[in-house]
Amino acid sequence: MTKPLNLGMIGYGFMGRAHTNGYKRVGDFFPELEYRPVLKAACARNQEKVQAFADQWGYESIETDWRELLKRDDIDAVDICVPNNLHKEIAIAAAEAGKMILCEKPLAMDTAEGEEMCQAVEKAGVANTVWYNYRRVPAVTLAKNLIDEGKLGRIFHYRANFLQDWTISEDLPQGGAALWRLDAAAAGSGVTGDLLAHCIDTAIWLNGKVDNVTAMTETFIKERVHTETGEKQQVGIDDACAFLCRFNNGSLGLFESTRYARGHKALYTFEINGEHASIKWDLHDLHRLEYFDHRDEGKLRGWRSIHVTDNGGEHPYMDKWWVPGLQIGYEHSFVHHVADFLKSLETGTPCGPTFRDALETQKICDAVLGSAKTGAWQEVG
Ligand code: SOE
Repeated sequence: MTKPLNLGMIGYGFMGRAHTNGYKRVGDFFPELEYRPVLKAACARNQEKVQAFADQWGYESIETDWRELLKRDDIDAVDICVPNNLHKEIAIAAAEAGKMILCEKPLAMDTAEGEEMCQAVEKAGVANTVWYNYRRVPAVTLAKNLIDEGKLGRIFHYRANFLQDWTISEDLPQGGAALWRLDAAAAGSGVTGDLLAHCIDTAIWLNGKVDNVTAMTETFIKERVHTETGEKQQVGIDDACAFLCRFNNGSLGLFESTRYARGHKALYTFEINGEHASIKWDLHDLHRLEYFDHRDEGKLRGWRSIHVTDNGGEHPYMDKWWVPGLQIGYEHSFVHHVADFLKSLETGTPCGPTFRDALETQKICDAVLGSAKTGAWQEVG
């Protein structure tokens, strides 16, 4: 007998679709799970749009006020897929209403807000997770397993990039449904919270705590028309950010993100160099993990490209999908996240990254933005 997990989705944008796809597919591919998501309600202010979303994706009902959604007894969990400036208020109210919470990244606008959110879910004792989905790309999870097995040995270097090119035009306005990421009042920051936060979440998962950072940011286009006022307003987000850091394990980190790298749409890459071996991963080729092991026999030594599609248990999550050699994609990382969340309800073990885990990423983002202002190294709070 499966148990229903009644979901209320708040928001209907790109992430609303990505998460809903995860809820819909999980039962077919992870049939052993006790819980099954039920798409109970979709919620957003615009009635026509949220109804269209609900009809298309199969939500049973709609709400136009998230407070009404939280009052409903037939909702067990809420998924927060709205701009970052709304996360805190909704999450705290949801926790107080006893709802489980799946919150889109980044957790909050800043560390102070994130701390309040952590306290709320911890006080209420509700299950919670933050959608840093790249952890659950099988090749990235495999990297985690290899590192935890000690295959790399001592780690010396961690470097990551997240490059895009969609904001180069100065005619692009800031604010509003599709462009809230350009509006500091809604997003909190630019590439730091939106893109580097992904790199940081993966990095601290793979390589542990970051102690301190030194950063630079740039806003290339200083003024943009604001969608709400129709007026040109100062741009408050960082268009690009680069930072150096020291990890607690003694390794050095180098991170870069921009929305001004012509030709790159979502080039998230990382490379880790250890004493014995190195690992590389690239979102544009997400089912492959590049691996070099110095301990290989000399004449065979070289980078190998592991096609992460074996289903005999060697490659994380892949036993759930097709046959060896047939790869999966971006959307599956969300299916995996839902599966792990449902599993966590069975086992009582939290589904990472929890709010508390994601707060660590938030602290690093704050230190990065702080250091970019002062020009000095900054400890991670
Ligand atoms: C921005 O373009 C964005 O959609 C991020 O908001 C996502 O988190 C990232 O995964 C892809 O890029």
